[in-house]
Amino acid sequence: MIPAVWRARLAAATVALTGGIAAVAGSYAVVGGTPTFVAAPVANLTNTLAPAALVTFAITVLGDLGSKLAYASGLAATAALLAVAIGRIAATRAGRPLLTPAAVAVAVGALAAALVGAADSAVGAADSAVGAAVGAALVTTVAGFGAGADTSPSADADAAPDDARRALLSSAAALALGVVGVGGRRALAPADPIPTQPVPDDVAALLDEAVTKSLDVEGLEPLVSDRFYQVDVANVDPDPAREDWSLRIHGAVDEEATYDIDDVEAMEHEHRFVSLRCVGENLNGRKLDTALWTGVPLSEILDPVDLHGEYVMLRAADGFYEEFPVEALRDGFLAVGMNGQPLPRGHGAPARALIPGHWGEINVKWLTEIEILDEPATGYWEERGWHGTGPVNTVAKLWARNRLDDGQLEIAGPAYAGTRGIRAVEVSTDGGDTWTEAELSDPLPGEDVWRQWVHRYDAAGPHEVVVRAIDDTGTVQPADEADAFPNGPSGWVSESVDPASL
Ligand SMILES: Nc1nc2c(c(=O)[nH]1)N[C@H]1C(S)=C(S)[C@@H](COP(=O)(O)O)O[C@H]1N2
Ligand SMILES: [Mo]
Repeated sequence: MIPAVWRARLAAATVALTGGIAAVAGSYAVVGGTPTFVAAPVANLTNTLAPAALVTFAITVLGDLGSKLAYASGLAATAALLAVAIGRIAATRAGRPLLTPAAVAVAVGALAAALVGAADSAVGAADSAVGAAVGAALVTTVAGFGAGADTSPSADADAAPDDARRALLSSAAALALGVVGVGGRRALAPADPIPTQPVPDDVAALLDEAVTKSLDVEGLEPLVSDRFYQVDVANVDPDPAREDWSLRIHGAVDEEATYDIDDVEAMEHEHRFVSLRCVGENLNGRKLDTALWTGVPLSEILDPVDLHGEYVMLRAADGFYEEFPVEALRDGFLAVGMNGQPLPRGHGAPARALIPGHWGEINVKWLTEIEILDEPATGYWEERGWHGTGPVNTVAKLWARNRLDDGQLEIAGPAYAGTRGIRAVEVSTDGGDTWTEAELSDPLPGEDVWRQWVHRYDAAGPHEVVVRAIDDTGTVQPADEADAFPNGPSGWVSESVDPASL
């Protein structure tokens, strides 16, 4: 049998821990996954503190699972931190069940406010702190109902049933708060908000054009992606209020300039189809997508500053930064809209950079600073060993395989070569011995946009399909195979296809 002293300690630890969990849940219930969520600062420490090798492993091997694990560790660490505070307070106030919740609320509220106080967010830090305080106080109050007159660890064995009851009640309270608060929040605020703005006619016409030009192949995404991939170094993305956002251009310039969102909105807008591809994706991976972006050319933004450096560092509200030659910046775009809607938070609201033909990483989201440099510098991913600031590799992907009603096989996918453009896609159905040209989708307007290919053929038995793209300079996609790290994936996508299994 466990000695009473240990049972009491175990109960006290349970109350403290469930209090910490309830504080995290309470904060989430009020502010959701925003930078003022009490666990956000701890969860985001991983993007600055985690060793380069671990970050690379997480993104290339674990992918989305890696960021989920990092987020979960942040949640656990925050709950544990708050639990320690609750435990200390409860220990000094044992036997005074009414005072404890009040003291816990004050301490947890103050700690939460300190953690998220500096966060730049549309959602208030105070709301988050109140949510955390209420959550923790709720659990300690409920736990108090299970307590006898004396719950100090020195109490005699009679206290034992009380200990069990306290632990049980606090767990039940934390669980209830978690289900109602977090579940309610999720239900009320879906991850992909429904479009709110009417789509302007010119944008609607372009989106229609993309629908019309998309190849009609089952299992192939249309030319404007249904779901656009997302890569974030932060576990909790920035959520700056539109009116608080600004973009500052400084460094090797004659005249500094600062834009706010009204300045950008007042400029003449353009719409551009642009594809993005992540240097860290798999050869046949899905971190390649296309959208119709609305915004202003960066040349217009840079016009007043008279810059004279050769490099540029872009900096963002999540602490991300990337450096590259200033030449690439001059052709760039500052996007404030996506597919006829305001730029979504996950894609960099209110404004992101789009740098034609370059790997996704320098297409900096939540852009806040353009610093012109005389000397080259090192960006976030380059500090971690990647070489992702240059032009994309050419690729043809195989995303759809179907058997048609007439028995023919149909294979299809996107092809992308950045600003070099796609001239052709070639398909081999005999492991690379012979090649046939695939049918291509009609090109969309734009300098930096993918095309789709499809090939229909007869095949009786299992065979090896290989695909390769030819860019508009006539260069064939290189055959040499390489993993994503550090230069981006290379090689030809190949796959065994068995007609019997389609
Ligand atoms: N501020 C900021 N910008 C960023 C990133 C980021 O983590 N933070 N990720 C980069 C990477 S690695 C890629 S591939 C693209 C992805 O853009 P998307 O998330 O809109 O698809 O954004 C880039 N811009
Ligand atoms: Mo990326």
